[in-house]
Amino acid sequence: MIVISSTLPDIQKILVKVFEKYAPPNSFCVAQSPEAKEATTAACWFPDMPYLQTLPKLQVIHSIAAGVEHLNLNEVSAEQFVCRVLDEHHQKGMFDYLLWGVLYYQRYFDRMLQQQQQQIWKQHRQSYSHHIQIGIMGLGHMGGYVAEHFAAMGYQVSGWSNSVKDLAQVKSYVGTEQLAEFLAQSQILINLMPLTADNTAILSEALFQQLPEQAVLIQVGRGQHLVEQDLLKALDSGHLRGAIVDVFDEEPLAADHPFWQHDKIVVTPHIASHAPMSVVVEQILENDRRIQANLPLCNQVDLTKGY
Ligand code: OXD
Repeated sequence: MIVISSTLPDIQKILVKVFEKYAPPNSFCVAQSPEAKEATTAACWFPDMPYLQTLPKLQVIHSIAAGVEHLNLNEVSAEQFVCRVLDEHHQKGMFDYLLWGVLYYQRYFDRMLQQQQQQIWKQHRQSYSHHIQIGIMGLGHMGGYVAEHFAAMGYQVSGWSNSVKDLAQVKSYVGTEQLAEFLAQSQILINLMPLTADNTAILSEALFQQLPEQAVLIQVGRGQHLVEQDLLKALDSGHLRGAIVDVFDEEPLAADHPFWQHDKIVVTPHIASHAPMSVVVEQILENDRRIQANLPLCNQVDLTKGY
């Protein structure tokens, strides 16, 4: 039995609808229902963890997405497992979004949109993929996929992560000692890291200063990676050329947030990529079958690493 738990009422409603559509009847229930006492797995997005911990049979806390920071991992009991959804459509969708972002700057669409506002006819020197240095922070399931796909298209790609990665035509930088070298050659910096205590607020003034003049940021990790005021400062000083931001400290973004009106920021509403809901439900059902059959779980999170 799967119990659906989100403290965000709209998301809770959507999750109930998708389970109704893709899961067998009687395989799921909602939080606070009498059936929840039988639940072995919880399907979660910002769940009610204290409530979940009252369910006697619960063994798997399952994120409905790739990220798990919304689960409050420190409230997971030692007997429970945490799993997330990893999926190839999700990877492909992320690559499509990032390719759009890279081309937006590579082919000067940011400048073209501003020129159009002022009816300025000005051509820019065409630049090709092999001219562009892309730096990717986080080379896991998503970052590794994206890095190899950009490299296969002829971009110069490097990545920064906690351990050395062996990815085709991708230069791997590791740990704090190699961060400065990695940043110094990242004209387009893409953040795809999972959020952990170590990298919270890493996208800060000190980091931006180490990027080349006129570098750009594509922020698709988590809002808490970014010090928003520092990004504004780096853009307003002219050091950074622009930023595409898809994830925010507070979502939805407040109506008076300065990012909305900033002419060097493109805001998208946390849509960079999602796994199809049919896949989300299928992976959660599969892990629920596995826990009941005492089989190894898929896409289990290493709680010592937090991803
Ligand atoms: C995820 C997300 O965690 O969509 O997968 O943010």
